[in-house]
Amino acid sequence: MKCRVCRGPAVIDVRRHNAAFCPDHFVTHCREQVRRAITDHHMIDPEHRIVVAVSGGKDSLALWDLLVGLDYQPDGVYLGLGIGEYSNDSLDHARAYATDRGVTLHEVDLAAEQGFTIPAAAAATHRAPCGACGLSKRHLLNRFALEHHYDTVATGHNLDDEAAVLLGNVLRWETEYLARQHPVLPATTGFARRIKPLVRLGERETAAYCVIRGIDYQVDECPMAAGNRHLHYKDVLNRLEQRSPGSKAAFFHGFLDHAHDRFADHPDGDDTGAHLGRCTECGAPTTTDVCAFCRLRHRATSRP
Ligand code: Q46
Ligand code: ZN
Ligand code: ZN
Repeated sequence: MKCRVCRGPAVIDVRRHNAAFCPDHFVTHCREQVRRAITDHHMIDPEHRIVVAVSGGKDSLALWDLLVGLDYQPDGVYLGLGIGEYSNDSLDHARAYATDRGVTLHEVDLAAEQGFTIPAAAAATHRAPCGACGLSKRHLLNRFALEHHYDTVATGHNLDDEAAVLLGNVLRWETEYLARQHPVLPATTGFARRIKPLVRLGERETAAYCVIRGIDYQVDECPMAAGNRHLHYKDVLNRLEQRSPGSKAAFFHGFLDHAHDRFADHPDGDDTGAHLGRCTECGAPTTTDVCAFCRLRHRATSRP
C-alpha cells in the first residue's frame, strides 16, 4: 500500500476516496476535508470566536487539533456529565490535550452547577439517558457560549454520526429534524451559531488522525450508550459501506445538496427564534413557560 501523494509507505487506506496515505499526507488529507467543509458551508468568519465542545473522545480532540492546524484559535469547553469513571477519565484526556498543546480548556460541571448527573436524570425520567444527555449538552454549551461571548460552538459530529442521524430521521420522516440537520445552524435569538466541521471525515479517520498526531483520547464507549438507536443505524450503514464504499458520504452529502432545502422551507423548519418566548427560570428561548432543560432539572433533583 503506497501513499497516493508521495508513493511512500501508507499507514491507512480511505476506501471511499480510493486512496491510501502516509502519516504526513493523511494529516494533510484530514485538514483538507475540514477546510472544504468549512468553505463549502460558510461555517466560519474570520472574526468569529469559536469554542469546541470537547468530550475527551477522538472526534472532539481531533476537531480541536484540526482547527488549530488550520490556523483558527478555538478554545475548548468540557461538560462533566457525572457518568462515573467514564466522565473522570474523559476529563483527564481533555485536560492532558489542553496542557500539552498550550490551549485553553473551560470546564462546566453538571452536578456542581445544576445539582444532578445524567444517570440521575435517566433514573428520574425513566427514559434512555441519551435524551437527557443531549438536551443538557445543547442547553449548557449554548449558555456557556453566550455567557462567554463565543459566537460559535463547534462539535465533533463526524460523517458516521450524521449519516446515522439522517437514516433515523428519514426512516420516520421527521421533517422538523430534517430541516435542522445541517452542518451549520446560524445564530438566532438566544442561540449561538453551531457548526460541525467533521462532516467530511469518518470515525475511522478521526481515530487514525489522533493516533498519528499523538493525541491520547478516551477510547472507552460511554457506559450509558446501550440502547441508543443510532448505534444500530451505524451498524447498518457500516455494512452498506463495506459492500459499497462511499455510500455514507453519498447519502449524507447528497441529502445536503439535493434535499435539505426542501425541508428547510417547511414551516417546522423556522429557526429564527422570533416566535419563541423566554424560560421564566433561566431565560432560554422556549415555546413553554419553563424550558425543557429546567423541567428536566426539576425532575432530576426532586426527591422521590
Ligand atoms: S455521552 Fe450522553 Fe453520549 Fe453517553 S449518555 Fe448517551 S449521549 S452515549 S455521545
Ligand atoms: Zn505521503
Ligand atoms: Zn430554563
